[in-house]
Amino acid sequence: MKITGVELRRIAMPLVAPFRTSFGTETSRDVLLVRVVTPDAEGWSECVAMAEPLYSSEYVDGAAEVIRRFLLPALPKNLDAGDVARALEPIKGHRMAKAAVETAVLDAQLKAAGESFGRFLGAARSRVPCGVSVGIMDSIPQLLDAVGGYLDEGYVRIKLKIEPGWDVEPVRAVRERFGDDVLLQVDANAAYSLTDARRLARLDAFDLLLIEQPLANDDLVQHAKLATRLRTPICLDESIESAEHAAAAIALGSCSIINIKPGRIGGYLEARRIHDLCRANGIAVWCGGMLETGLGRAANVALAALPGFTLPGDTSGSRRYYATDVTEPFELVDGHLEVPSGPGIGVEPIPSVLDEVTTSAEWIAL
Ligand code: OSB
Ligand code: MG
Repeated sequence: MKITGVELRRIAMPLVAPFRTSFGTETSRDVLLVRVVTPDAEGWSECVAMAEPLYSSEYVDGAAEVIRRFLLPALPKNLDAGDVARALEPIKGHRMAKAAVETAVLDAQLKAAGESFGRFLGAARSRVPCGVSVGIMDSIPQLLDAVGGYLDEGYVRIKLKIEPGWDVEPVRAVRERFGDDVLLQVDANAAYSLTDARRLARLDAFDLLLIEQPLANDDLVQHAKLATRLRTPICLDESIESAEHAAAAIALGSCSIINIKPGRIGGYLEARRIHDLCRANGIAVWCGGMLETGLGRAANVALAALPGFTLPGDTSGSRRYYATDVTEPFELVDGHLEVPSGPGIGVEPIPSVLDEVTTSAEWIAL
């Protein structure tokens, strides 16, 4: 496949409500979209890097810069999506930027071939069960209102963001109000240290599905130590940036569950490798989210349909994030989202919406 050129487009997407985590509060996403143009088809992707380097070292201005200055010039003139990662390998890190490039190339290639993302990746089902990630709130009553609303919408699993000072009490309040049958998990975004093990062990009483990323991203050894002190299974998010990291975490006993976010690990092909590795090792995986628009969501939902994704993902409906999505909205039916079946990611941006939210666009001829 030959690429004619690439458009880097920035869009401003206000969230329906502020989303607070242990690392910061998001009120709007500044999203970088990548459009790959070939003679036969166009491919789209969404870079998940956030405005500031608080979740990981990447940030959206940096991702745009590394794509235009280093990644696009490194692509061969004639390429297959399966060659992209190898071509970009000499450039260290910048996995979210690399994932955006590879995904747009893959979308163009699959659209030209008439094959869906789900089929290409090996999806085993046509719809996926959905969870929702609930931010840190100002008060417990406010949290209970939010969780109640999501349960009414049909979400099959609730994830509560936690941090020191907002952990045992909100979890207890949700259990007391909504009962023991709700699938419930927590995400600390690396806000604790091993000296908090006794506090974290108090969460064991609430029968959580998992605790996500309690400790620092680069501390697999301490996660393994913490795992021996908790009954709640440990799931890693920030720590896993590649299949090699996943293999190390499994070997060390740092986690028994992995949150797979294609952006964090450099793309959907690496995501499938981690899925395969985990499946072979009895490690459950689920599809994480980065507050994606419909463009990123479409591909995530396809990935979440692979057979090893045995836990509900952070693949929520469009309205959980945005009043107006850039694609046709993803809507929950009976707690599930349907896997797009059209060619490539199976969705397109709606031109009028895209124009309205665009803050800049740059064409790079290749
Ligand atoms: O840690 O999973 C996370 C959002 C942004 C950055 C990190 C995380 C999240 C979420 C939201 O939890 C998941 C989603 O619904 O997209
Ligand atoms: Mg997380």
